[in-house]
Amino acid sequence: MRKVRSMVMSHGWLMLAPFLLAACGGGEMPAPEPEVVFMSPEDGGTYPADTPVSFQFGLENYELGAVPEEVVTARDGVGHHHLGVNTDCLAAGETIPQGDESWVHFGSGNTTIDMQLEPGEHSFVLQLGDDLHVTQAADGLCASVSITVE
Ligand SMILES: [Cu+2]
Repeated sequence: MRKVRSMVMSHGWLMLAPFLLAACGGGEMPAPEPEVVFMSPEDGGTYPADTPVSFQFGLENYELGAVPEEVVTARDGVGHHHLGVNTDCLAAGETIPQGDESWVHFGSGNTTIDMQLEPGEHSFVLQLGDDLHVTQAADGLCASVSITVE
């Protein structure tokens, strides 16, 4: 009887462990670096020209948010994705151009797009911008991939 009880207790502890870890994460530990991630396409990947290429963006340790209707000042720590087409990452503090073919803004907080691409090499950057579309100072808020379409 005693043995059964101690097994139950140890299981209870195991189930509790992730919650304790999560609680510690918000405490005194240094905040993890924010990061933008191309979940697809894969860097160096080859994709068929007869179907659109699916893009999917990830954001870690940073809050993804749609741009509010009226923006006076950008919210701290909230941003949206920008896809740069055949262009480089912008420096921190720059405003990502709008109405420019090189940049697609995902201002509704969306994280996917399908693009029909011509055969050849294509490069993309994924860069986070705040409510005023200004790139953020933290390192790692821009990522790049190159793909081949054939
Ligand atoms: Cu933007």
